[in-house]
Amino acid sequence: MLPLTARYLSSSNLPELFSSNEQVMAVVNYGSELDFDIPANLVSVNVPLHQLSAPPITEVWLSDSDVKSATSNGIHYSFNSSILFGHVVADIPGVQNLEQEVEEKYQRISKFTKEKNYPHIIRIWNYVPDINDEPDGLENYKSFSLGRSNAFEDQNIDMVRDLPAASALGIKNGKLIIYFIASKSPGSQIENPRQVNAYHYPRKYGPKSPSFARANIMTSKGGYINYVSGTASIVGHETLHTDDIEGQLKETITNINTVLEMATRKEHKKNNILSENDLLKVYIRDGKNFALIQDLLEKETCVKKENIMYLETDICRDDLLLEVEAVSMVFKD
Ligand code: 3EB
Repeated sequence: MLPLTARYLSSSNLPELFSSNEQVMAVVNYGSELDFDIPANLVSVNVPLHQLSAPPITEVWLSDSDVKSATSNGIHYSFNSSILFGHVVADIPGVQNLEQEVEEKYQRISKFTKEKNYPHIIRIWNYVPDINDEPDGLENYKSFSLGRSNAFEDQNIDMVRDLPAASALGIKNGKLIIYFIASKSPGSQIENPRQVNAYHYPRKYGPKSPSFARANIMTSKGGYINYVSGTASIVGHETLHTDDIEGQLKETITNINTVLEMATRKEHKKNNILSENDLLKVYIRDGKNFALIQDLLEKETCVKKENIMYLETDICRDDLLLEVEAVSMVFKD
């Protein structure tokens, strides 16, 4: 076992999970809210993005040991002896002052994880309101990136060693939704030699470069879990294959496999390409491309069909048609 593992479950099977002996740390439900009671001792996240495949699945985070949970300063969290799972939502009516809201939330999360003694943010998901809109001439994604960067600078996060893996996608309901995994021990940050490190992107992508690692690995006695950030058809720092779904998907898979290969080289021996038990989340800008993307993904990787979630949403660069994140778990035999 690993201290924390992820699994996709058919949403209708959740009541069964809750009545089992599994120690659930969090459930992340994409789509409309679940219409049954979620136990109070776990973190429940709802991200209102449409799932393109049916039946709907839910992301479930399981602990290998006792879980406790609480709320502090607007952060809902659950934890075991090595990992903390947290969730925070900001209501931003009219998406005003996004940069300040993001900076405040990131400051709060960084201080909180330090106070609780889980000081390493390993993986963070960001759902940013109206991500491609440009109020006052600055795209919301760029304001988000600026706020995050300011907070991380203030908190002295080391760009080379202590950046989390991340995803940043759009959402429509005027909310900023964040959830994260923090750890007592540091992760191992992975970058992709095919891509400029995101924290070195040139200024044309925003006044401050995006602060995230391409992947982050948590190793423990039972094996390791590799959190691969949202990955797209970017080589160097440029988007490739504009208006070409197949080209973008293939480039994205090459990038993910490169990140897995780098992880393998750094300290591990296997799983250097996507394998059947990895979990994928595929963000698709236009739902009408879903069938094509699903078809291609099934040809290009051996990830099991039930381990792939498809969501319709806007993506941070307006020329990106899709983005894919992964959780890759390797158990020691
Ligand atoms: C990219 O590679 C695509 O700003 O947190 C992917 C994952 C992307 C995370 C973020 C952005 C972020 O630049 C966009």
